[in-house]
Amino acid sequence: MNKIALISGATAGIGEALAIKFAENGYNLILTGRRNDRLEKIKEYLSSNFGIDVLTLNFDVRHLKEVETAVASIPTSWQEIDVLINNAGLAVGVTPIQDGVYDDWERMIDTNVKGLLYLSRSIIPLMKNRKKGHIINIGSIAGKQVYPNGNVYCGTKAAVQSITEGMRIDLVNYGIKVTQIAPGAVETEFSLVRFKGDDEAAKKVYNGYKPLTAKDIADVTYYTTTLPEHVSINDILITPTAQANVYIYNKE
Ligand code: NDP
Ligand code: 8X3
Repeated sequence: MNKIALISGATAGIGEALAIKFAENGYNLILTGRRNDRLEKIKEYLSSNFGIDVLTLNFDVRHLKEVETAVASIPTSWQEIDVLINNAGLAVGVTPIQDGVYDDWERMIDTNVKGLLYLSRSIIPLMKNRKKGHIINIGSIAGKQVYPNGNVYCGTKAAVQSITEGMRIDLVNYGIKVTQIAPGAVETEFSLVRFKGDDEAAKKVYNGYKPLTAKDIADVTYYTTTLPEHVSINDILITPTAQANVYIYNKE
């Protein structure tokens, strides 16, 4: 029987690459996101190219009711979820704290922290019943090191790191693995979202060095699910070779 992975934020970037990687490896997939047209296109692509089954759930992780309704709609035959990947997330704005934009803060906190909690809280009981499962949280290098004007985004990713550690403690008695993947710079739509559609500013982030691709993250993440039952990778920090830490890049 095919294993099942639920990937949040599968309409773009790392989430979409994860969907392809897990599909290549025979997983049936539950894919979520707000852009339903993209979800349907990805579903069609994955099912016709890899012969897997795909269930799409179109909701906003920021809204508890939407999360609960979506999870409650998962048919019984899809409820044995082996891998939950909390990937949906974003940065909005690059602003010093004293000029912070409340709406940007709320979008980041509600998506990156509360959304991850809502989805995890809804799925964990299904794993707990089976005494089996793997939760993978996509954190960031920004959760380990703070940079100027990163304030709230970095705070949300530090929260992801702490919540990941807390989950691992609380779930250890149920045989559930909990992994954080903390990427450095990955070229996706992330910067376009952060700079609110300013394409030039977004592109600049990746100029002068070779950034990671979403596929790089998907490959490493998938690897953590391939290990024997008694082996758990807890935390991976992965950067482009040209990125030494959150500040130091070797740029041309
Ligand atoms: P993208 O912008 O390419 O993808 C973000 C995904 O998150 C989209 O599928 C989007 O779907 C989904 N998403 C955002 N907000 C919501 C929401 N409210 N409800 C449901 N889904 C949502 O960015 P990345 O692929 O780069 O980002 C994925 C994760 O990786 C994020 O958590 C990010 O913080 C993290 N990360 C990214 C890095 C990078 O350099 N790119 C580095 C370190 C971590 P939709 O808009 O359709 O809802
Ligand atoms: C994304 C990486 O350095 O832009 O989490 O915060 S960074």
